[in-house]
Amino acid sequence: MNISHIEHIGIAVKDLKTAIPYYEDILGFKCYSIEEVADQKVKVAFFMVGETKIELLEPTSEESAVAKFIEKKGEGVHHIAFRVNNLVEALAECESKGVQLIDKAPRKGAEGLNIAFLHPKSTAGVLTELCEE
Ligand code: CMX
Repeated sequence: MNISHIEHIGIAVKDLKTAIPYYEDILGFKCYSIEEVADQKVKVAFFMVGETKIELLEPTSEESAVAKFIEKKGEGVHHIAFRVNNLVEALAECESKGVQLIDKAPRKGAEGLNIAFLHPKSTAGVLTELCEE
């Protein structure tokens, strides 16, 4: 499916204000953007690490998938996102190979990317996001 690189790693946190100083002051990355993704009920903060990003995810509602994740597992790595050239084709390929799609069609995610999630039950336990510019 022609994955070019890891677009970002999503990390669930309770509070961006508490988490951001670790990434900035200890690891030395710069938070270049904070954005609310209303559709997903999260507020996200981005850091560049080479050509990959770290995406911190703070839930904005108790109904957010991220709130549910933190409640069950605590803060930590939530998903991995791969950059693909053609998201529609990549989703069709996944489906034809028996992967369970959470999103059957691309939708808009943070930073204006087209995104779709694959279910962790069919991706060896890792919630996987495919992204297209
Ligand atoms: N990584 C790995 N496994 C996960 C997971 C995650 N992030 N989230 C849930 N699971 C597992 C649970 O542990 C559970 O496993 P068991 O049945 O073995 O206990 C199973 O999936 C079902 O979990 P659940 O808590 O009952 O949650 P739901 O089924 O309601 O939802 C999921 C799980 C993955 C379908 C849902 O979180 C989803 O649709 N995620 C995609 C959207 C999303 O995560 N948005 C937030 C980020 C948005 C962004 O990056 O902009």
